[in-house]
Amino acid sequence: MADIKKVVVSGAAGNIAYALLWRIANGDLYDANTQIDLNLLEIPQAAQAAEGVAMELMDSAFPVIHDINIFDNADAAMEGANSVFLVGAKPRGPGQDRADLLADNGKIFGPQGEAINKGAADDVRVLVVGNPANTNALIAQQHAPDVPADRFAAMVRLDHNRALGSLAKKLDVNPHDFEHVCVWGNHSDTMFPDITYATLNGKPVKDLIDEDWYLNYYIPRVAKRGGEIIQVRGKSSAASAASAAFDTVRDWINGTGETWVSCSVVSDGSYGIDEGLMCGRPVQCKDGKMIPVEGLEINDFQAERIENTVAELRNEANTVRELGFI
Ligand code: NAX
Repeated sequence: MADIKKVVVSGAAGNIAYALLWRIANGDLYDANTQIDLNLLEIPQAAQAAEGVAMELMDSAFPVIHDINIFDNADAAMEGANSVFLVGAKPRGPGQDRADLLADNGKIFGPQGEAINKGAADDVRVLVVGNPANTNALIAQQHAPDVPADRFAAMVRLDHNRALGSLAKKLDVNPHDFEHVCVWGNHSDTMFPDITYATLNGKPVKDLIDEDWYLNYYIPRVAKRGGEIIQVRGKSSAASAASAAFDTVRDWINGTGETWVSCSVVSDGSYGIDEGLMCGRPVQCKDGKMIPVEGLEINDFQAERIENTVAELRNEANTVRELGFI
């Protein structure tokens, strides 16, 4: 009998899920011999819309989809879950400050973490996409004390892919010709897209671009790309976010080889990142594990940029600590 894996997607009636579910259903999250039970998690008001999404998935007749179920209750949705994409989140309302936003999201990601702790499969992997993704992931992870901390991650792969795409356009090459590009920190304007170690077909990228472009154009443009997409497209990134979420979990399960990708994982205290923070950094995926790249030399410029984004994560963590979420 074919292996069956349970994949949970929250925010299933939303924009990102509408692209993500079709990538998952296409079959290469696990492998073509693995069947997937899709659990679509929504709030009660959007459960009917999720039902419509499920109908469309059925109408797409994907061979790997074994079953699709709709939930408005996290405990039921997470029962036996192998892969969890936490996409649904409370968006920032008019006039709402960051602490209010973190408080609203703490009420979502705390119970979802508990549900994962109670019911998920032993091999569960959880990727948080819903913003503020890093701190939402920290909250979920802290509510799942029986799940190893390295099974929780927050998405910075969209930023990593944006960093590759922008470099590839500048140098008129394929994004996959680059190695060792990485993004540090928070999924916010403070993130640090870093080309210190990057190579293009073995040559240092730093020798191929001028420093002014890197510092004054590339870094801010990658960091603010989400805003640029909203301005040009009139809506926030959805397909690219879905693609990055899919890339993250597919690589986590299947491996990256020697290539680096970027992901926010629980910090072990290295590189000046406070232990326990959920922070973007270079990782490799091997044997089903996300393995942080260790032992890199960090220069003064990098240290300053990393501290700038870590300071923001530290503040967010302090806010949710004061609110009693962690
Ligand atoms: P949408 O507003 O289209 O969809 C969100 C969906 O989540 C809605 O259907 C809503 O009903 C549902 N939802 C809300 N609370 C829920 C809960 N407690 N349980 C289950 N479902 C719930 O947003 P979309 O464009 O899909 O974006 C989703 C999230 O991704 C947002 O928080 C967004 O800011 C974030 N993003 C994160 C990115 C990243 O790189 N980490 C990039 C893209 C995106 O901005």
